[in-house]
Amino acid sequence: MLDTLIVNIGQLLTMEGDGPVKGEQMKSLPLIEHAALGIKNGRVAWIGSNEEAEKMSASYIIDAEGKLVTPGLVDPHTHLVFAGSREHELSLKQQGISYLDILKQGGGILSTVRATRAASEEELYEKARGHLDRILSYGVTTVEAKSGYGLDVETELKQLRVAKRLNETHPVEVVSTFLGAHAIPLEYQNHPDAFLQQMVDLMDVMKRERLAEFVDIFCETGVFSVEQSRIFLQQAKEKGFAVKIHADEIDSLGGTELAVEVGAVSADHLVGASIAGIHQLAHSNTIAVLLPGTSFYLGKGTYANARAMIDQGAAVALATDFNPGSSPTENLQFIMTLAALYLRMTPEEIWHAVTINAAYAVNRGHEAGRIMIGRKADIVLWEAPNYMYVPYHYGINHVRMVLKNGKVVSERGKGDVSVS
Ligand code: IZC
Ligand code: ZN
Repeated sequence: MLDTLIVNIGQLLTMEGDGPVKGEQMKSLPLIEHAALGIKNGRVAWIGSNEEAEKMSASYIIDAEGKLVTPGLVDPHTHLVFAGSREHELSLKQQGISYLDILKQGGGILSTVRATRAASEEELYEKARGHLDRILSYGVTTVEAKSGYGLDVETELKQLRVAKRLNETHPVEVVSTFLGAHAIPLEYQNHPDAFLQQMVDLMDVMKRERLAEFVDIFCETGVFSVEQSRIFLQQAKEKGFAVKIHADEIDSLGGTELAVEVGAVSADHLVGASIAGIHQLAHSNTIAVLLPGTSFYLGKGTYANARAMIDQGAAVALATDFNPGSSPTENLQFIMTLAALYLRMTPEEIWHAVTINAAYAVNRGHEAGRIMIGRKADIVLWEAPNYMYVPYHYGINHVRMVLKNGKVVSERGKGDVSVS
């Protein structure tokens, strides 16, 4: 006897397969029509046709009403834990002041650093929990969360403790990344290497207290160079961390090549990635995490070359980059629309990019991003009639119900999500 049986599924995107999905393979979508799905002990226990489901018994039956059912989405790049907001930067941008100029003048990331240092751990937790509720409501069951708004020992630890507590108390799984190398704090402006050394020393505490799984760095003009990033990420690897990199987001510095060189699990942004960098990426195990919401919001009209990446064989994932400056949105479905329009990705490629490839970008490919027997039942029931409909009808939320580990954790029209 099953715990839960979902019947009358119009399209079930199982994403069944093995490993990350690369290049050409992203064009075909593993799906079953007129399907049903059984859950037991929080895991997928049975998959069959809607007719076969009549023979099955379960304590709880959900009618999908002929609509779409998919794996829970994975958002593999967010800056979830922060204080304050930066709406004033929108008008600065309209006046032609760039993102990097705002940062150079002590605003941008550094203004969020001031607010985050001043906030209590409880305030940070409550705010991030609200954002995480909204992330879940859009169908995301696993999210990556970066620190990087402390840039000092105390506040970086505070942010990561909040992420850990969210992982323990909220239905969404939160994968933590230490981004102490997000910007140079004002007190270290003339001593960036001393600052990086302090962040390297802090990694030992992160490891001991299991506060982060990944280490990341913002490799960008006026922030950290390729050379500084190489040394920093190598030190992180020596201390046992998996690494990520904010690579070629605004200027083309060679962060994409560096990601491949250091064996990063993911290289993120890649708007300015060189032809050579894309070629190397396509022949590596590094996942390309693209963030078209950031390109959209920076408003310069330049987007990552997703077509070249996929055509050459890379595994591409998509993320919101949710943060208070360059991408203030929790809506991964809107990112799917941007990927269709501006990255020229097909709906089939987009679904791989927000499920299994996104799961691999946070080292969760073995347990998230696919609906297969024995896997955790992280599942979204959609109001949408088919998978193409979600990126098409844009700017709204198409989710009807979200299950995490087999339990309903978010449901349209039933008030707030439960916090277990
Ligand atoms: O707060 O501006 N790009 N870091 C690198 C960000 C965007 C987040 C921010
Ligand atoms: Zn970022």
